[in-house]
Amino acid sequence: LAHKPKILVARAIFPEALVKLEAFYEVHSNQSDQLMSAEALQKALSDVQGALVTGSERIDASALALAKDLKVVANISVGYNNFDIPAMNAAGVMATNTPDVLTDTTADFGFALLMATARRITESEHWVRAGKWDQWSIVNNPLGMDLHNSTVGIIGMGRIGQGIAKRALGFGMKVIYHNRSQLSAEDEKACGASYVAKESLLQNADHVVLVLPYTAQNHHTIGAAEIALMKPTATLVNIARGGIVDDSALAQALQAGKIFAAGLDVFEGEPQVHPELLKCSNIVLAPHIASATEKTRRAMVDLAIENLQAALDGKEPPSLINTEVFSKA
Ligand code: 8YV
Repeated sequence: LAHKPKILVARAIFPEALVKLEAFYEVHSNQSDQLMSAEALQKALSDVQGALVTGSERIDASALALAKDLKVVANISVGYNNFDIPAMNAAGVMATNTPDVLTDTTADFGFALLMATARRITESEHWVRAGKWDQWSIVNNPLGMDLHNSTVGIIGMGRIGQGIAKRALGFGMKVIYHNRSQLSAEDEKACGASYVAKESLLQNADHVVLVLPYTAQNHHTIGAAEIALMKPTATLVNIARGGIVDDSALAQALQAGKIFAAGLDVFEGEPQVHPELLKCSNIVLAPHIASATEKTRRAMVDLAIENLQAALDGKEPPSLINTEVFSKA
């Protein structure tokens, strides 16, 4: 048998996926489930042709410095802010991600977080567990905000944003959105959404949902000034990336009652959570699980493997980000 190409699997994946890979490749795998250090990653990339990473490993010029044979890094994630694309282009390394397979699962979770936040579900559970439920009450129950007949403002109207819009329509909500570019009239119609300026969205939305990619321009898209535009009764949901929201400003706003509540799946510096956020009761916290269902996490791993395999077989990967690297190869 010809020499098997070497690949890196940078973090624990499903055992059956590893078995599948081992049939074709010599696999160097970090199954400890701990994020590899920058040094370990740089060293591991020095003698492999492909790598599977999980959205958190920084792939930049330094990570690629010793990588002489590397052809592809496949992210098991749709967001790829961990990739320095110009550096990967310069090194001739293909970058791939996992779009589509997680759209509905992630939109479902965005909606779940929106509902839990507006209706204070986790706060209510804590209340019950703490033995505070001594009687039913008109006034002394955790009173929430309605979704039906309210306006949801979606910032970032890609596949997942549109998925949330479609779900919101089913709840009788009005949908406004802001995005880098306006959708086609046909796509706007399909999700019943109207394009507005960011300021107008913040002023008019009863619920703001963030689903935009994390780029340098999107750092702190929501900070103190933006929160100040929101209604005091509004909720804010972030299923995009930490860093899009200024967590310190958000914690201050939640504590001062400047907005009603927040639902967060992602955090600046996660898995650390800002200590001031942990002190807020009007918040729903989740450990970056919007794509985490049995079926979808497997589909993400499978798509990442498909991307890696295509690249190593000299074919165009189905979700190639930097197409220029493939056309030059
Ligand atoms: C991933 C995500 O689970 O796809 C994304 O962008 O945030 C999640 O689906 C996470 O990046 C870890 O791979």
